[in-house]
Amino acid sequence: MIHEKLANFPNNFLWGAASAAYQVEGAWNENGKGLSNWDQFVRIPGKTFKGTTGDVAVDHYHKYKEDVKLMKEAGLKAYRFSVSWARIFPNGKGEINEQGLEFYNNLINELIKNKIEPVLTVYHWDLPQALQDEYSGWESRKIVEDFTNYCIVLYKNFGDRVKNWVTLNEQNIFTAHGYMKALHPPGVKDDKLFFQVNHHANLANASAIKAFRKYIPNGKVGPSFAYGPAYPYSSKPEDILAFENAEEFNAHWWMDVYAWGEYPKAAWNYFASKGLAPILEEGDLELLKAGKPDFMGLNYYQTGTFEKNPIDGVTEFGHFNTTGKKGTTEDRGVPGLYKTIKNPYLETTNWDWAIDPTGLRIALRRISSRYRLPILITENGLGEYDNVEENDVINDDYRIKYIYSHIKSIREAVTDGVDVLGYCIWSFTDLLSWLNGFQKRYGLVYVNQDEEGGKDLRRIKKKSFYWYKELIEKNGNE
Ligand code: BGP
Repeated sequence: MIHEKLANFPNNFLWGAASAAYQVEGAWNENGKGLSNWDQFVRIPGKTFKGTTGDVAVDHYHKYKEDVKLMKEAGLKAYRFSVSWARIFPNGKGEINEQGLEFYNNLINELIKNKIEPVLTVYHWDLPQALQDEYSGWESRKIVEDFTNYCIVLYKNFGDRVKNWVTLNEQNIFTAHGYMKALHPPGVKDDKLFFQVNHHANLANASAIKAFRKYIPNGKVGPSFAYGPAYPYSSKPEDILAFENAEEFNAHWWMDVYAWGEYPKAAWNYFASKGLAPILEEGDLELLKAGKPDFMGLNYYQTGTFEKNPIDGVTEFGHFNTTGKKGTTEDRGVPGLYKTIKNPYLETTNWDWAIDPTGLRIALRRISSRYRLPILITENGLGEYDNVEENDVINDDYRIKYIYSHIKSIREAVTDGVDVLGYCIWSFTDLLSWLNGFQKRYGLVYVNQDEEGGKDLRRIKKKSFYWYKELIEKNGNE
């Protein structure tokens, strides 16, 4: 559809920015915080770019007031952040660390004082290591109870002030990277285990949402899903089928469960025939159905283009670019289902991520028409090198271009009729990119930090900061 006139963004649209505890906070062992799986994983040689850790990250734990002040200056309406589970429960359960609650209470109060709506993510990948050690974390069903209890503590303590909640951040990424590709903790390659772990995460998500209704009946809750819409490489029927497979296996496998409490049929049958489908216990499907979200959180970065992959074709283990050397990503796929191929119509970043604003509109349209849920865009942004010029000037026009084109696409989707609640740029300040160190920067605010550490961590407003501020003033309507 080519609209002659675009609809305006709703007046209560949440113009925001996002972060995650491990990537910004630092203070990894301060004030009673327990160890997380990431605190441990990053210490294994070769796991992260130049061995970077989140020990200090961008020191948001100590600098949160300065950061919130900058958010206010930018005119943010919302700030999405995550809570570190191990800061609240150093052992994952049992005794609560009051100093952990205090930190997030202070952050929430500071945001509210500055008229910024807090959007709280309960789990952005940093699992208390104690639970990994005790029962292998997500591998055990015990996690469902501990996760729910952790959520309830957050609901009880913050639910009076926080109305927008995200349960799991990118379940598809943390389970696949943790258990299929060995890129994230616990660094395992075991397809069968991956499906079981993912099922436990589904149960935990549903259980957390079910409890939410009791504690915060006037709030909104949903998971954040990493959705990269699939495209077919050609109109050859076999490529169309590969693209359908990719949608079914990479998107519906998660979002159908969130929205409907059901696994998609073709994918289920396929995995069951290979002995990989998760073991369901009595009551699981009822629980999944009881955990319907209020919105679908969407983390959108890029689309994927797919073609046929023969039964002896490429696997998931193609090289993954974490160095910023353009063109080093290899095609990946699941033999017999699909393989990725570079889209000849799209430019890419230095980390080989396709730049595709139209893909965001397609993502919004597909989610909206399949699930009929409002959508909160919980992440979108550009990871690139930034250059600090004389007098602390950063001309990140490439980032402005990226964000502007994506916001325009959202407005087109709003005109199409999609109910979009808000847009959180990834990220507000620069932060630690899990596997890519500090050189892959996303922020509107530069942080003087690098892989070696020892820098002064000063905050510098990039050109995109001022640009976003103006855009918010116009409510995105230009
Ligand atoms: C998402 C994560 C974020 C963030 C972002 C950018 O998958 O939810 O935490 O890291 O991707 O990814 P990266 O840092 O790998 O470039």
